[in-house]
Amino acid sequence: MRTLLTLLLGLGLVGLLVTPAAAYTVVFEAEDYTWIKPSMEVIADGDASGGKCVQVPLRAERGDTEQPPTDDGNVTLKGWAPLEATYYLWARVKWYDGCGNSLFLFVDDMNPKTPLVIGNNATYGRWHWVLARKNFKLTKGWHVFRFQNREDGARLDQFLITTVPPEDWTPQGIRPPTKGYVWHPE
Ligand SMILES: [Ca+2]
Ligand SMILES: [Ca+2]
Repeated sequence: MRTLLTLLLGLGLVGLLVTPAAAYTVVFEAEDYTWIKPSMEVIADGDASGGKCVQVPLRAERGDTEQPPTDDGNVTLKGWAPLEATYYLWARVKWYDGCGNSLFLFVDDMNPKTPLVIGNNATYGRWHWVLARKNFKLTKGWHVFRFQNREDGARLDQFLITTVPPEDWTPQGIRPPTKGYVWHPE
């Protein structure tokens, strides 16, 4: 079963399975957002999926210690969870340096005073996947994922939610985005 699952994950077909033992993975493209608020912005990045990502722009003057965010700029996706389950959230990120290596993450109506911090790991200048430090029990239906300015220089290419635990699977490289799973205003 593990081999089959790995094969299906590799083909991006897991979301099509309907058996009870199925694993579900939904891949979202950051620049295919529902809403965006400056200073978060879309930029070109040749190593990103679709050639684009979102980023918190670098400040004109940067220190060598973490500074409070300049604003609450964010990118928000209203995305579809295909069934009620516990999901793990991975983000494909590129960090600038130790003062540009994290984002706030809010899922649904998470308390704004206690956001989750994505990243703060020491991999700089290249795309890699980081795992959210908590998992999420989601109902089947629409859910809101908001990535918000915490440090300047942080980039987000894609993120995914999956029912496969991280001990069984770690995403690598660019993942094919799941079509039709993001809500867009008319
Ligand atoms: Ca940091
Ligand atoms: Ca992208």
